[in-house]
Amino acid sequence: MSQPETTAPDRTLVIVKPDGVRRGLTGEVLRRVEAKGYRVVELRLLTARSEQLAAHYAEHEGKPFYGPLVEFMSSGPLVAAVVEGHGVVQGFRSLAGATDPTAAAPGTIRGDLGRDWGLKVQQNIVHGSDSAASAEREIDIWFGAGA
Ligand code: IDP
Ligand code: MG
Repeated sequence: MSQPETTAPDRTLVIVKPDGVRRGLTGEVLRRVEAKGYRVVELRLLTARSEQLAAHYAEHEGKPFYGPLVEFMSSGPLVAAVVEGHGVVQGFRSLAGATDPTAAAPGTIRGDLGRDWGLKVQQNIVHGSDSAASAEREIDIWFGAGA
């Protein structure tokens, strides 16, 4: 039996957070994703419901920035995307840069486009899933039957 030429591509969940949408950076983020060679396979502009944010950020519940994070993520529309490509989970994290936009390297989305605004939560333009399992869980939150 012949082998397939390649394995199936990976998927990740990318969010342009409300600061990115407000600042008109949605196109710039998607441009970088596409310029890297990844494919946007699903795209939605929406205002997050509180249940979606509670599920998405369950791992951070109880941390000092949790309340401000949920409030920030509800502060305006966000853009959610499913992005596909081999190695895309790690690859998009690399494009995004470090969580803290002050420390994020120049050349990354957060390093080039983000900064510290002196707020309780870091407004850092984008979210990217941190593992294949997180990606599947998060894609279901934003694009699944209950989304
Ligand atoms: P990540 O987005 O790089 O995966 P996480 O640790 O999952 O980072 O944190 C989720 C989000 O919470 C971050 O993107 C950032 O907006 C915010 N955040 C994380 N750590 C801190 C902190 O120490 N102070 C303020 N905000 C934080
Ligand atoms: Mg995270």
